[in-house]
Amino acid sequence: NDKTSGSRTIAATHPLALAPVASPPATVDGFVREFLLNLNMERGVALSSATETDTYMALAATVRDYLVARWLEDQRRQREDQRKAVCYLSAEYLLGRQLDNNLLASGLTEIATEALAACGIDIDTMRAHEVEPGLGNGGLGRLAACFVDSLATLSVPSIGYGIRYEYGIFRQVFRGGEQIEKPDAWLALGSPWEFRHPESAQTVSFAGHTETYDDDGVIRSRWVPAWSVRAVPYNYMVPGYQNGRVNTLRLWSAEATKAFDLRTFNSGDYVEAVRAQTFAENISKVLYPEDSTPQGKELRLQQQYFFVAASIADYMTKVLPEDFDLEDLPERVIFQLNDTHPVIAVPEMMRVLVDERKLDWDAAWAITQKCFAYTCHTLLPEALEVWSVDLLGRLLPRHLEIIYRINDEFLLRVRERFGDDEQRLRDMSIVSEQRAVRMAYLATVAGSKVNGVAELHSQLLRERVLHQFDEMMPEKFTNVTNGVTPRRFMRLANPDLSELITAALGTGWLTDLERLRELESYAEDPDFRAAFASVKAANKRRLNDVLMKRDGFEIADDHLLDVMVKRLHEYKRQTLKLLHIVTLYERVVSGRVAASDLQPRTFIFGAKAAPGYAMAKRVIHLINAVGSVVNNDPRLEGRLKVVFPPNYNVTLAERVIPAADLSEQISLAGKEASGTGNMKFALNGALTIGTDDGANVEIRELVGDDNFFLFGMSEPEVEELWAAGYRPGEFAQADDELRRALDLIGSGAFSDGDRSTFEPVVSNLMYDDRFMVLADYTSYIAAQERVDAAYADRDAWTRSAILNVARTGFFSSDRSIRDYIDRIWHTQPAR
Ligand code: C3B
Repeated sequence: NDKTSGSRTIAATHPLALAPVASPPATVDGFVREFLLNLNMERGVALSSATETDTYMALAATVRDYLVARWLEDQRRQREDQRKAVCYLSAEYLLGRQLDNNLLASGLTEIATEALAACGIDIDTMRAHEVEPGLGNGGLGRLAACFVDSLATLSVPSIGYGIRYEYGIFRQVFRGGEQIEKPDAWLALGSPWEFRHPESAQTVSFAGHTETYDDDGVIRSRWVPAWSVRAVPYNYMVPGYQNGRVNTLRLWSAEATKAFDLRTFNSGDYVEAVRAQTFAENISKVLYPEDSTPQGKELRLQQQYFFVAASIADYMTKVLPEDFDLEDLPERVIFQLNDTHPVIAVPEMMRVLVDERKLDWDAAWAITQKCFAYTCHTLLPEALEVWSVDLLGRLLPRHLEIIYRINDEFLLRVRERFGDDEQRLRDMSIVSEQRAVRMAYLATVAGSKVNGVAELHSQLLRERVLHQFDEMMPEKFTNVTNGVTPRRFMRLANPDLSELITAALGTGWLTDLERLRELESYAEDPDFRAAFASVKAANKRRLNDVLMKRDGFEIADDHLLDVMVKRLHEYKRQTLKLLHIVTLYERVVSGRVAASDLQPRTFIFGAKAAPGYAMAKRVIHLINAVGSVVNNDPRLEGRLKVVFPPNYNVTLAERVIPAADLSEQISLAGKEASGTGNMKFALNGALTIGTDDGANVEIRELVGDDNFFLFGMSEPEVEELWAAGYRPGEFAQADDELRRALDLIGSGAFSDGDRSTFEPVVSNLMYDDRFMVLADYTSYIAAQERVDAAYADRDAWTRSAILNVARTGFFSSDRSIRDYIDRIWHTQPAR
């Protein structure tokens, strides 16, 4: 380019500019040097005076330095090759700690360990120093994190787009057994993993009005917004597992624009100007802590639009080449909508194509329909997001117009196909009679594909939730069963098991998880079983150490470890687990069973409740209350123990799951879309006690009935009982032990004699019981007795546990991503 200055030409041909950076040598010496350089140059301290934060930051920067060259190279190649890419749009990424994962991915774990030791630093203290980015609520956010790991490991050109919440999921503490929420200031010390790019900021606008204008004889619409904010991207490296690939996760942070101060707060008042700043920054301030029950809050819609508008603008103006022919967009990109949270991207894309790029409506719609696909993660009607027309019209007036037009044209097609069936038209309308926009319908109409997250879930989506859409466009519907990354949830979380597997199978299984099948024959080998059992025992001791240090809880070696960790939600039925514990307790204190006849068990709970979900919070209180009674009653002789460490998160999951014997997956059939914890437990050799729900169905099919404790009604049985009229009281009448357990809770036995504290929980079960806890109780208790009997033969149990590991390789998120590629995206791996 002859316009560049002389010095710029020199710089552009400089070896460092051509091959951006060379990674430091992957040796202990090389690592030490880079680490000390970072400590000196980035932190401005000497090793002798460095704090733990300094050394952690310098270590992270060092790991980054090894990854950057590959990252830049992958971006360059993608610009050159222009392969079809995936833009994964997700309001949540529950990443977990980064250091260990990035060391593993870059193959530097041993080198870093030695290098730090040479500097007198124990790498474990560095691991423990990291605050995990909790930018998600639960399963949906963790799935997104597993998916970006697999996308990188499979070298799929892709960008993950999301929000850089300043405060992630709240930190949970217990006071008097009740949940208190504390802000999660994960950025207090800064994050060493992010690259801020203010120069690549996008402007995102809101509110105002729309108008039409004459554009050289064509009448067009345009949006005249009232205010806008700046979306500043922060890039995170997402390294593939030891394949040299590094993808990008781009999270947006909201900042005030200058125009914002001027237009809305133009009093010239200093205090007002600062207020403007705060107002803008609020958008990415905090993650909404509702999981599966959206509240329809305006700020949440602002967040959703904020990140998808910034992402689409980023893709269209920074990632796509300037002269790109938009007709070809579907060959270049697919935007995957992770649930309904990013669905406002559909009208945004239409607005960009029609209003800004001046395509005609039909062409724009044809493109949009091919560029989006939608993943649904729920069946609960209350979890399907709707936005009131009033709110949408106020905040995004142009988008509302576009949604109306999409709906009008869609309903015309429905009419063409099914005639003037007014009921059907009302049922299928994207805009409901309550004047609310049904985002799942919008996504279904707009998307090229709609997928559920487990076989049963996808089937129920087609038969129930989106039945009429399935009738009209069956080709859109498909399934992709969820998966989890074996890098984090096996290799990092369970290093001893990983080593045992590698010793048996050799390397390679971590990226080809079906190879775990080869372990089947090892299940018959007594030596292997003994080794497997001792790994499990060691994991229990490791968990004991963590919990002792963290919360002062002890885990006895000889106890069956029975674990239920997941968000607190009535449909997941933590109360059913509680009724089991209370039943065991009641048997002993009433003298019907001798304590010495109990199989010693430790029950571990981990669960956060949405702060506004009163019943869920009460159940948390009850778990703690039952725990403090059970744990302190000498009549039990220490044979039952309830442990509820606060603030369950990814970091704790990585310790709990490998130690578990029994995995509790006990949702009411037809309510849990998939579950992913269930997969993590099975892959780490826990046996599942579960209903025929979500991915439990597929787990059971794979591991076999002998290695799974099935109980409860099937989904059709649930439907049948509802239809017949469900009266929970009848089930309490029919089962003496159930009644005793409910009475004991109601009597105040766990609340110092106060009957009112847990009365709402008991009467909810007795008179409402939406999730049919009482109906499944008897069957659950019977299944737990089968568990005790099975655990009595420890060697046979271990054999089953090994078979669980051997047969669940299907649940790698690599397989999920391959399914997305085959069934939905049709992308090719990068060069
Ligand atoms: C969850 C579902 O509840 C789980 O069954 C499922 O395994 C995961 O998504 C991942 O697909 N989910 C969630 O965490 N948050 C929502 N808003 C909806 C579903």
